[in-house]
Amino acid sequence: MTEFHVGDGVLRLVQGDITQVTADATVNAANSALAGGSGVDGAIHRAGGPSIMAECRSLGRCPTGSAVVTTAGNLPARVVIHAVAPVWRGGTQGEAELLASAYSETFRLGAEREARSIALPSLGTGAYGYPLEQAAPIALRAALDRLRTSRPPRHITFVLWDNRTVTAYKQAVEDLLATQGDDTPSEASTRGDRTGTRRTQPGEELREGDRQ
Ligand code: AR6
Repeated sequence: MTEFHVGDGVLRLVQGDITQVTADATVNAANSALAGGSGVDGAIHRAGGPSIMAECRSLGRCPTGSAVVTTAGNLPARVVIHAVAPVWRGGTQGEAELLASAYSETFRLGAEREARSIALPSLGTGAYGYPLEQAAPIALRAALDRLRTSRPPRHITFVLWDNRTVTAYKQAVEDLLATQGDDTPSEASTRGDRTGTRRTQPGEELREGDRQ
């Protein structure tokens, strides 16, 4: 696990299966029809049980770049936020904006549901084909921007499936924190607050509130 303290929040990168991670909100990599599918979507419906699909059917659709909330069924979470990433079409069809919007809508809904902790997969980088090295900074910039505000969720955990994804996310977060290479300024960087982020030192005790 890699962990960063950002303001009064925590960003974690872990490798694993998102259905096994306890959080107030679990994020699904869904499609616009909310119809279920492979990858994260398949795992979430399998582990969460049929109540999630029943609520998806009642909601109908979710536009690309947006998200909707359902029950979490049997998952170790209070709610599932179904976020719809864009299908990669070469990068000229507004994919970057749509991916950023899927994350910001997810965090907005998490705050609305008072989710203090949230577990997310790498949206878009599986079946939808978003290039990992381009998707990772978008995901992490959205998370860092959220943590630099005082709004929930304050504990953001990316649950990443394979080594390649873990490596790309670690590299991207190091790059963003080192250079603030955010071309869109975050709230913190516009205030010149570059000291609010620190990495947990080995052996350092976390505050009680940092434990999940
Ligand atoms: N936990 C965490 N990450 C996972 C898991 C898991 N259990 N399973 C796969 N991943 P994807 P997308 C990784 O395809 O690209 C579905 O059919 C995976 O290796 O789940 O947004 C939906 O119904 C990859 O790194 O989501 C949609 O139609 C990342 O999660 C479509 O796929 C995302 O892969 C959405 O495609």
